[in-house]
Amino acid sequence: MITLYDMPDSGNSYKVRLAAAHLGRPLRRVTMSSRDGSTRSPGFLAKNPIGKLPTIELADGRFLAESNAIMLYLAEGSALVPADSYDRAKMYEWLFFEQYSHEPAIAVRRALFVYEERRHLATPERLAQLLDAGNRALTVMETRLAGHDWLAGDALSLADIALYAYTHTAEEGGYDLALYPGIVGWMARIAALPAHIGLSA
Ligand SMILES: N[C@@H](CCC(=O)N[C@@H](CS)C(=O)NCC(=O)O)C(=O)O
Repeated sequence: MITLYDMPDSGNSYKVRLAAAHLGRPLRRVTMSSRDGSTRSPGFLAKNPIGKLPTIELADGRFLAESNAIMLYLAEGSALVPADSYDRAKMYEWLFFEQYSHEPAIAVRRALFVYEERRHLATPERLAQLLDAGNRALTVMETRLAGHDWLAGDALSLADIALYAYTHTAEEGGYDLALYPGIVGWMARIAALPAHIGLSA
């Protein structure tokens, strides 16, 4: 069985758990945290030199990091990866967008509010810059979701799972999702899927 080195309240780790739930793939979970020093321990750095969660360990002892790479590994050949080459490329487009334009604003702003030890980094300038960047990312998503049920193609894909992870907690970072009705409807569609699990599952 695959082992997931997992941070329970992290959207990046949640992406892997949510994808695995949709795939019906059980994971053995090892709970860790960015806040207790465990990701900087020599033992963990030997598994993933960048010291980040999520990381998975395959049954044969190999390791794989980066949430979106892990999801792509788990979901290869499944319906979560569109068969059509254009739709598949659009899914990749959203995955790269998530890592460069979405997560660095929306996850980071949430962390400044949720994690006590980061509060000193929440200067007014930083909060304003992250609010602006996050709202730009949400507007890009809204533009697609105002007229479509799913981000890539016409079915749930890894693009939806990746973007759902931090979008659904964006209000904890001070973003007003009521401004984005297409996103709100899309989140409700995802949460209603039979295989769905919540962040704390
Ligand atoms: N690009 C990475 C980001 C992973 C990441 O930043 N993980 C955080 C938790 S959300 C972490 O492990 N931080 C630990 C640390 O920096 O010590 C991914 O998508 O997996």
